[in-house]
Amino acid sequence: MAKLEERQALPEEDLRDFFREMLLIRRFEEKVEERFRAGELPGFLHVAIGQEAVAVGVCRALEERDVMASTHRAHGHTLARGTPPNALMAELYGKVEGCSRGYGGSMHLYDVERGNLGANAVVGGGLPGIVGAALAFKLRGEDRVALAFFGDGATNIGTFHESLNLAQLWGVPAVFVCEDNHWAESTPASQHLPIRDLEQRAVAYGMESTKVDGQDVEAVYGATAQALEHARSGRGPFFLLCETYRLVGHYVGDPQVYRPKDELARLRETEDPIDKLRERLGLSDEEVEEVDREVTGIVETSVEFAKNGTDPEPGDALKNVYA
Ligand SMILES: Cc1ncc(C[n+]2csc(CCOP(=O)(O)OP(=O)(O)O)c2C)c(N)n1
Ligand SMILES: [Mg+2]
Repeated sequence: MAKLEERQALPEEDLRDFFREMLLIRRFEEKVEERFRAGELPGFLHVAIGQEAVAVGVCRALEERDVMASTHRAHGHTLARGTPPNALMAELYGKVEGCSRGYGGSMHLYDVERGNLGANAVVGGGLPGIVGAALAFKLRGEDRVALAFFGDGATNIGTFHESLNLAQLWGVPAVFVCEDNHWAESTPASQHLPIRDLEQRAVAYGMESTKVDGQDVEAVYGATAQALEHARSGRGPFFLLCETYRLVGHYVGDPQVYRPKDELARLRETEDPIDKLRERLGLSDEEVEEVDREVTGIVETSVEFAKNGTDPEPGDALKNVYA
């Protein structure tokens, strides 16, 4: 396990900006849940309410030239990486104006121009591509890092092990960000992980790693900056374990019968990353309301934009199909 060096606290202005971004993601996902339940959105949706500090802390530490890959729980990562809310909402509505031109939906969000190599419906599906991108950066001598998000459940998948193995063997500039929310669908970590401490996954491959409180955006930002520095300076890949909480069901509509009844209420009380940052910044009710009004307005606008978007032509269904 790598020791985190003492880092200077971030300026308050940056933290206020993180607060705004996290609240935007929260309001966006609440709206998505609402519109899905109203029957307006096709497909299957997973929101990441409770995990906003990981999305914002990690993505804000990335340089513009870096690339990342996401998971099935991708809205926050995508917004934090800079995809406009309008383009994301339009994608969820299946419109041509969407970031994947309406072909993808929630689990296939792409924005290659912004260094987002995509969400992935296949658990662990993003990791091999990230190792490939990192290998390309190394071979071309480019000063870039490739970063993969994935969950605790994904650490049981073959592609996870193949990816860490090759990344370490080749010494590529990759960062592996595990969002440990302690659940894989309805299966608790105690039933899907043979080990308690997920950092041991990295130890198995001789990879440097560290663990961070995923509900503390400042800590996530600092740890990611160090992980990126490690990879960028030619010292090989890095494994970053973020301890976080899914404050909602696995999918929108999940009745969560498998979850202890008091767990959600307790976690919402103690582990909400937005409440934590609000407290850290000492924001007044008026200050929060002002930010809330602004981001809620952005979300409302994105819904209008998406509803007025263009439906794809049925004849275009097979365009961009390669295999
Ligand atoms: C290869 C594969 N196996 C199974 C699934 C079904 N599945 C979708 S999400 C999920 C749980 C993933 O858990 P985790 O990686 O911890 O991510 P989280 O949902 O907690 O964010 C599973 C098993 C899948 N999509 N892909
Ligand atoms: Mg999980």
